[in-house]
Amino acid sequence: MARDKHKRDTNHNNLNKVDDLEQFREDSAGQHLTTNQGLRINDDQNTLKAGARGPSLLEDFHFREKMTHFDHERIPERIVHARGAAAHGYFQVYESLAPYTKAKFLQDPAVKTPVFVRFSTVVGSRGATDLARDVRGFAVKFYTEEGNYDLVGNNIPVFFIQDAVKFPDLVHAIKPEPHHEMPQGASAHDTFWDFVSLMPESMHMVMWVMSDRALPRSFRMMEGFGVHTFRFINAQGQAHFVKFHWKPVLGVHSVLWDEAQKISGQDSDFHRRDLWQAIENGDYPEWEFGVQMVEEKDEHAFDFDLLDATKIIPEELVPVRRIGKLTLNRNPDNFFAETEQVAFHPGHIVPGIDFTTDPLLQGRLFSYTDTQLIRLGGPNFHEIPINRPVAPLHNHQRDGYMRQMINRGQVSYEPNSLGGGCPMQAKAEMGGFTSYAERIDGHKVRARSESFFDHFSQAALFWNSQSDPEKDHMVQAFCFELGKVEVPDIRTRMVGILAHVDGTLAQRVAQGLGMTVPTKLDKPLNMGVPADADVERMQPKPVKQPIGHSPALSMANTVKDNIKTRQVAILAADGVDDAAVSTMKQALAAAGARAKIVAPRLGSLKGATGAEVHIDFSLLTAGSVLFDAVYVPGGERSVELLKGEGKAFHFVHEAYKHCKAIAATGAGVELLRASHLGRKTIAEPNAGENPLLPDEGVIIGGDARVDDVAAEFIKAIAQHRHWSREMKDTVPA
Ligand code: HDE
Repeated sequence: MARDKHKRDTNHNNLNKVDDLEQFREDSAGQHLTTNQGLRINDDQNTLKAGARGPSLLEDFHFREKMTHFDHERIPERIVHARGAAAHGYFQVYESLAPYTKAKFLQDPAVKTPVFVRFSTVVGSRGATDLARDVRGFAVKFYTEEGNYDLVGNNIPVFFIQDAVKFPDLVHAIKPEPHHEMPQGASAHDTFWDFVSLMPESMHMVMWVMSDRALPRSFRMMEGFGVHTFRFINAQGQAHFVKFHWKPVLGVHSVLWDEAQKISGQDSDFHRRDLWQAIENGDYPEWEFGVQMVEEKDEHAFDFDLLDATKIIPEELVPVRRIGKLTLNRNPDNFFAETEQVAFHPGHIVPGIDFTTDPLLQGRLFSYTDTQLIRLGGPNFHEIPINRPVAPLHNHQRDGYMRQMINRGQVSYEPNSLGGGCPMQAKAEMGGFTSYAERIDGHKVRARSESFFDHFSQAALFWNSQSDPEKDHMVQAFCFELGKVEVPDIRTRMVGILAHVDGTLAQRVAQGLGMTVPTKLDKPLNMGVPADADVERMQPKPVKQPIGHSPALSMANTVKDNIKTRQVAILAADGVDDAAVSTMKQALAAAGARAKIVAPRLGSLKGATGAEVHIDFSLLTAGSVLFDAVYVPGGERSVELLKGEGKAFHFVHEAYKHCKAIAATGAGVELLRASHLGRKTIAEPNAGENPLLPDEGVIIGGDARVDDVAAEFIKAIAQHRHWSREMKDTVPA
């Protein structure tokens, strides 16, 4: 299927991957059932038998074809990042980046480059929960006119290890333990902490994974990072080091660990569903593309090594320049065909972008093709529709399993005269890729550069940059994870290592684990050293503090100016003040949020004015953890009915405990008053008739106009969470 033209959409001159896929889409509406050979099937209910009660016959080609295909439906899941969700969209650059890169998709603001983006968890298998404490994959395939460019990143800007040779060890350590295959999709077990406690280079990433960054509220509300330092190359051949960033327009937001665990039970597809529904609703997720650029001459200007994937370039040292926008606007038609079969590879590159010698990146350049060969079954995986470039493809590669392309002619070699020398090499000015001629001068050694030996400075920078609630969550995360470790020595060792990051952090974790911080470790700090190494020399360098604090690292400083796409629960029963419900719904919808009625049962409610109110969820089918905020409208009968439901109290308690915005109007206030939260936390026990006192993020509307309450409520939801309430641990939920 040689295609000589770029795939462009009909109305604009933009490349179009979605239309390119059209030729492969199948729609059975109004069609007859057939075999794979196109033969119409008359009976799909019974196998062919020798007599109605007799044995089945080998001749039954339909049964055999159907069953054989079924038996072969599964392919191996990805070794890592097995569970994912993806969407189509486009990327547009804000202004030409020609001074830095000649990559065509970064030149013209009028051009929309099609993309397919897959988000994933790393550790869990395909059926695992979305809400595991884990890194998230953020893999973007740009279908550019110069071929596919894959930016295969994560939502955490650093990695656990510095050299690719340790990747199988890391993954074996974090995956379920091999003797009993437990736990699923979790790092809270002995082998993971055994490994990282012996590999101090992992400490920076461990800090991120123990933070709420590892529990995103939504794929749409997380950052993405290319992690490695890459190179931009301009038309004059000049290079700049570059780090890639994705900044979510809705801000970076997370859930709490308690919520994550509950969401895993109530809707383990929470992130997948959220992405799908946002796109179906027309709330297209958006990220700005950012770059940090460093001149070649400044390669050694930092006190960390740009080639070390366990380091960030703090944004305060090199600002992130926002250069374009990514928009996701279409869900896949078929999960397997698109999301499962998409094959990313950091080596899918275009002119204008190049690699560095980061030893982690270098190893990845081998691994990704290799893994597709086993996962997708052969060398023609680039012909699977979702993987095909929209740019034309011509070469002398031939044959192999499942080959689709029908190459014409006699010639499949180069050089040739019989084919007129075609297909021929392209000069750089014709778009031919040339590698950046980096000067390399060295001995052939298995070694790690000494510039990679500082493992704690940036771990400390991360810790020091967090707000108090974020620090509390990290301490709790360490206590949870290490609390699940069964071998005490591993715990001790890990707490000892934490002391090298920050003394207070180590103290607090030790206290939570009921132990003391060890003064000396029984093994050298760094066990990840070669057999003949000078172990002393290979020990991590002490902490340096070039900048003590990086505000960009804290989610407390993220965008908090809107409530777009937030989900708000309205707790209601028969007799609800339906006028208040519709006023609140309208106000929330106008601000871009989505309100859902949650009632004791499904069906519809009779409002106080006799109007029918459609119920979206029953208290059985949706808990508060699936929402960002809760509104309790008035209507005396409704509130009396809710007061008879333990689940309604639980709903409010839990939303309170998770620091979400809560509003009540009219008799709805009575539900709060009657709840535990009303008596013990936001009310003063001795204040006469148990009045409700204002509390951060709790809006006691009473008789105020619902419009006014809505305005306050919207401001409170935009804050995402009201952490000052968090320490009120007396709330049972
Ligand atoms: Fe990957 N990684 N990785 N990785 N990775 C894979 O490729 C690997 C690393 C990332 O949605 C695999 O197709 C090695 C860093 C994402 O399909 C495999 C090393 C970063 C995805 C592989 C790393 C990533 C993968 C498994 C260390 C962030 C999912 C299935 C040298 C920059 C892509 C597959 C998707 C997937 C190897 C480290 C991101 C085995 C050897 C660092 C987002 O090839």
